Amino acid sequence: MKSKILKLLQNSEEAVSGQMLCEKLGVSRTAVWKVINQLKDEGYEIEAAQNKGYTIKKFPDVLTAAQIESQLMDDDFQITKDSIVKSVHYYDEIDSTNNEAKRVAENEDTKDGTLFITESQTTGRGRRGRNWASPKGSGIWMTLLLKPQIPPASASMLTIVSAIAMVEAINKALDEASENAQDAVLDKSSVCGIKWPNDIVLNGKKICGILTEMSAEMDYIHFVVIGIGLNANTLEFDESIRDVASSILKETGIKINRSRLVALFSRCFNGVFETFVKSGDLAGLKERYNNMLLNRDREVKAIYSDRTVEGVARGINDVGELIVDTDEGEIIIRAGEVSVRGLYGYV
Ligand code: BT5
Repeated sequence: MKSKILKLLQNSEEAVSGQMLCEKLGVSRTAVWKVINQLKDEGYEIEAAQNKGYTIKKFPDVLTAAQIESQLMDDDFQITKDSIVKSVHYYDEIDSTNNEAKRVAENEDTKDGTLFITESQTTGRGRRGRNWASPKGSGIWMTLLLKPQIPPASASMLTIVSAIAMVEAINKALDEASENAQDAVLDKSSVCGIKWPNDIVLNGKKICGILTEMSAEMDYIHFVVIGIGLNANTLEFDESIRDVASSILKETGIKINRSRLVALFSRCFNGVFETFVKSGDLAGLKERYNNMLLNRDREVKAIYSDRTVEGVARGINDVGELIVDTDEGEIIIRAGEVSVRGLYGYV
């Protein structure tokens, strides 16, 4: 009910009467009043004018299920078909949203399109057991649970799908923010792109990472969890990552409304995912991805466990592998097998 009340208040330019809320939602005045008080406790500034009703004067930057779901609903309170996220589980704090998504999916009949999101992670994870810094209040730490009908071997391509969707969502959020800002703060020279395969980079610094994991049999996927960590408004980074990490706010001066960005991501992902599912590979997406690829046509170093190969990155092929031109001819690099570094700076 909270998300429905938020949806009605959010969409209205005028005050919404308590009577109208009761009628639309089929609940008592006391029930509405209770939810309004909960929202106030969460930081919403709500004005209650006599004989007129409720108006939200200020939205807090929260990632609660109600705040996100209310932005994905149509007028009948149904989550719109163009959103990949169908429901949201919110936590003030959790060890890791990927862990939680897996625990829930293993124990309950969890729906395709469930999003697990938190304000902070105590043991956020990167790939291969690396640490992911997930401080409270400034980032987006979330995991999307999907049950796609694709072969297990194709699941790693979902990282590419997610990266495209996230770059599109970030660009949309920045466009919206600069349209709304009176003093046009966005520096258009800020370049948001991808470092193959899963890093989203802004002005040469990593702002987002993606960790895709799955539970599967040889020929059948039980579920995939796509974990995304985005430094939205983080200003301070631990010394160990200060040189490589940054946030959207730090790079652009724009404070991101996090729930809005999650809603944009949900819709962008849905579109990109549809194209992926149609062909079962990245044939229809590779041009889009390659246009976002910051090391395209640049010198890269592929670092294997026993050797290093230098060449020029050309972009991904239909299955998301990186094509690199070397003196000995073209080589194909699989994610996970090597680490790819640009010869200049972090990218
Ligand atoms: C990744 O790993 O980039 C995947 C990160 C996925 C995080 C999300 S948050 C929600 C979900 N739940 C989880 O537990 N995880 C997912 P990788 O490519 O291995 O990069 C890890 C490296 O990035 C670290 O070794 C650091 O150098 C650096 N790093 C750590 N925290 C960072 C941060 N907040 N921002 C930028 N770089 C960071």
